[in-house]
Amino acid sequence: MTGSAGHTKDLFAPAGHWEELAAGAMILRGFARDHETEMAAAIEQVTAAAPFRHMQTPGGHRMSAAMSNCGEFGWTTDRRGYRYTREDPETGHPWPAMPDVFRNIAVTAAEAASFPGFDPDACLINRYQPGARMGLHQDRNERDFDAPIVSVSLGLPATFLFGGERRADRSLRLPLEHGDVVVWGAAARLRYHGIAPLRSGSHPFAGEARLNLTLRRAQ
Ligand code: MD3
Ligand code: FE
Repeated sequence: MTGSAGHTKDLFAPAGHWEELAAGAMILRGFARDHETEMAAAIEQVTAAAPFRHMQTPGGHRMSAAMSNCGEFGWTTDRRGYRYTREDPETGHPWPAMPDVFRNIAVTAAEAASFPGFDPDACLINRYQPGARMGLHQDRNERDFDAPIVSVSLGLPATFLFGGERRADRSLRLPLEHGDVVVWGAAARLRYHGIAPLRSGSHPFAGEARLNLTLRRAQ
């Protein structure tokens, strides 16, 4: 099912069109493009206070994507495990506040995808440089899987891997581009997903990088 004047088989998918990728997964192509100046300033402000870092996994590997957070809770990982914390473990300070522009994009996108009343309390910011990737995983550290996750892709394009309910299920490969917003809820919420190694390139918004925001209800 698609919205606006759009159709799945259209040659062009202009900004403002939405499309249901799969049950519970709604893509709003270019939804965040109009807000890129405000978003750039907000990302600068957050990452000045909570700099990007490569976290350690429980298995002792360093994540290839660099991360920061804003909002009441931030997602972290170290040798002890994955969890949400109120403070940035690197600084001991609370995570920076969630900028209004992030919240507004997430709430309006969630509403458009039939999740009224989404109230995110956490925003993870991932930064991928060429070669960085994210292996197939499920997002299970949140308290309530009834709340969706809203993702905002910025900068270089990436190939998103959208798997099934089991790790061994085949993945679909889906390009995600600057300004694309996806709402992942209901039947899509616990599907395996990941990001293929980022291809080199340069983008006016982010230089040689892709940034991804995920807005969540952690607690
Ligand atoms: C599908 N991030 O931070 S965003 C993550 O592009 C993460 O940085 C990727 O996976 C990135 O956990 C993918 C898209 C996304 C986020 C959460 C999901 C897709 C999802 C949760 C359930 C199903
Ligand atoms: Fe994820």
